This record gives sequence, structure tokens and C-alpha cells, in this order.
Amino acid sequence: MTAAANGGSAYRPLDHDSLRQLLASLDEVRPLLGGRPPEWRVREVGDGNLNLVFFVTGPAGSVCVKQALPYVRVAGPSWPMSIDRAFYENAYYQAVAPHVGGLIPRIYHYQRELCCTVMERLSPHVILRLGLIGGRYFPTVGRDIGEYVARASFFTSDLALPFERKFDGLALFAGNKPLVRITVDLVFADPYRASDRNRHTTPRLDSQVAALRRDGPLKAAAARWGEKFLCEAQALVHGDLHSGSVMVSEAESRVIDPEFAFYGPIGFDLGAFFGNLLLSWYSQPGHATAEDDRTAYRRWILGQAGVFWSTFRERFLALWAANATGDAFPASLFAAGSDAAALASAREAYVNRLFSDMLGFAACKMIRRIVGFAHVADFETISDPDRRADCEAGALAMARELLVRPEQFRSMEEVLSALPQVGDASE
Ligand code: SR1
Ligand code: MG
Repeated sequence: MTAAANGGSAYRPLDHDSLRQLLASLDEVRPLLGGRPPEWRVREVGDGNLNLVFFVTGPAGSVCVKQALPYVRVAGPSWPMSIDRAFYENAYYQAVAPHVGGLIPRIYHYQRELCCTVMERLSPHVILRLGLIGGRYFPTVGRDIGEYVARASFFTSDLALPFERKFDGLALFAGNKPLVRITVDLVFADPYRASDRNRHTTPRLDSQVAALRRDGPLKAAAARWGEKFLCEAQALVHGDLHSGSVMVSEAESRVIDPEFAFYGPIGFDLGAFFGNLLLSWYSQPGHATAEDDRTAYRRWILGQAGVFWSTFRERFLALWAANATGDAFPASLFAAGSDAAALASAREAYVNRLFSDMLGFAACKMIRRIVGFAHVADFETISDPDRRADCEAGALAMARELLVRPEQFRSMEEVLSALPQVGDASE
């Protein structure tokens, strides 16, 4: 039994009627919907890999309900999956809520036996990934997510916490093993070996994928990042912070879906977001039309990637300067004015390591979305397979550079200037 074990017997997947009944029993939710339960319109809208997601609308408003299924939704019951992930998602939201303000949805109710969460229905927000495919502009997203990762990771790290509290968090989230297992297999192992779960755009990418699975230096680099993922319990991380886990409007952004949460490297969250921006950038030629070749849009994506990193860096350092309350780098060691330079340089070194970590994890995330089990709509919605393969091949080549020649990339400028110029044959 884990700390999260839900007892099991009361669990059942929700349907429209049982969901209405559940919501009708919740004093905090009924007024949000208004009217009477038979008037509430229920729609199942989940399009992710794992869960059921419902929108429920009444005369007064609507809510979103997410329920964990006892299997991987996209695979079906042949791939069982722990429903305790809803517990960890809720525990993560609780842990970061005091620090991230309005950057997560409001949680109205968590129902432990049913493994479901009733939360704010975000509107007019859309999933960032879909917005990027549509070529839409979200002016605050890079800044918002940079701020989010800085706050959520700093305040759960040893830089801010006494180790006893950090150890409590470690012990709690250590139970989220089945979700960490997914990442260990699907991100750091399967893409580099034969697995029935893998697929790629065939036959166009056959030779590139075969080469990748014979590429010793690439596999060793990916394995080193896999080891870091398991070994470096730096902070409580979201664990799956791709562009499908961010909802955006033109005015703001919210982070959703933290069911993969665990204590891991901060760079894993940074890399998930950054890597998915790069995937979007590589996919853009596949979404070009006669009216919009997406050149300007690609520039905007890279601009957001830059803002994301610079906001994270600046905010993380500022939080550290103002809240050095943890057992790592204790403030009492650096109390004298003469210690300031050494401390500043240690802090710079810390964030520089996070930059390298972001790039390594981003590369692993890019590769798994092209040759592994779970692909991304950025590429999957490009219907011409030749066009799709061209976009994917470019992303794979860049990911390989990031993994095998990391010394080339000490700054965001160096990363962005390594991207093929628009119009390049190598693009
Ligand atoms: C079996 S779940 C596949 C993927 O979906 C989630 O979004 C995670 O990224 C996971 O690896
Ligand atoms: Mg998810």
C-alpha cells in the first residue's frame, strides 16, 4: 500500500449519470453550475493519453472533471495503470499552490476513492500545443511558464526548504512509481531500442531511426540523462510539462496535468517545455498555407523560447536572493560582505547547470515524440507523410546535436543560431 492507496472498492469510471450524482453531492460545486442536475450538460472531452476529462455545464457556469482510468487510455485495458496518479496530481497542486498563484487552475474538489478532481473550466483558454499548430499568438506564455517553473521548483528545493520538509516530500512522491516508470521506459529507453510500442513515419525515417538505434554516443548521452532523471532529486517537478500541459489565452497561461510529479531534476521540466517549443518550430513548415508560410510565426516561437529561459533564470536567481531559507547554501555561511562574490558565482554556476540540463532533457523529449510510443499532434496532424518526415528529420538531427555535442551550446543564442535558417535546404 502506498500513501495514496485509495482502497479500490469504491472506484468506478464515471459516466454522465454518476458524474451528475457526484457533483450534485458537492456543496462547493452545485452553486457553480446552478439549476438542477438534470439540466447539467455533460461532455467527455479527453484527448490525452491517460484520463477521462469531462466538461459539465449548468445555467450558472461550468466545471472540468478529470478522472484517472485504471489503464492507459490510448492503449486500452491491455496496459493497466495505477489510478493513484490522481492522488499525486492533487498532492502536487497542493504543494505548489502557495507559490504559483494563478498559474494553475482552481481546484474545487478532489475525490480520493473515485480518483477524480473537479476544477475550474478554463475559458477561453486552449491547449498550447493546439494553439501553436493553429499559428496563434499567446504573448505571455514564455514569461508565464518561466515564472511558473522558477517558483514551483525553487520553493520545493533544498535552497528554500529545511531538509526535513524536503524529505517528507521525497517520501510522499516516491509512491508515484508507475508514472515514473512510464517516463523511464518511454523517454529514456524504448526510443533507443526495438520495442513493440515504438513507431515512426515509415518508410521515410526508417534509415534515420535504424541509425539512431546503432548510435553508441547518442545512446550513452541519452542514458546519462536518464540516470540524472532518476538520481537528482533537486525539487518537486511537474514531470510532464510539455505544450499539452499548458493552457493559454491571449492574456494568461495555466499549467495543468501534473500527474507525473516527483522529486527530480529541475531541468526536466525546463527541457520538456523548451523541447516542445522546438518540436513546434520544426513542425511549422507542415502547417504552412498559401496565405501564411509561418516564417514570422517561427520567429515568434523562438522569441518565446528565449523569454522562457531568461524569465526562469532571472526569477530563480531573484527568489534565491530573497528566500535562502533552506539547508543547501545556507545563508549563514555567506553573511559577510566579502562572501558575496563567491555566493553570486556559485548561484551563476547553478543556473548554468540548469541550462545544460534543460537542453539535454529537451533533446530526449524531442526524440521520444518522433520515434517512441507517444507522438505529438504538432507532427501527427501533418497529413502528407513526406512533409511530416522532413519536419521530424530536422528535429531529430537537432536533438542529436544537443545530446552528442553539448559543448556547442552555452547560451540560448548559440542554440537558436544552430537551428537551420528558414529556407535552408538542410531545414
Ligand atoms: C503512456 S502515457 C504516454 C505519455 O503521455 C503523457 O503525456 C506522458 O508524456 C507519457 O510519457
Ligand atoms: Mg498529461
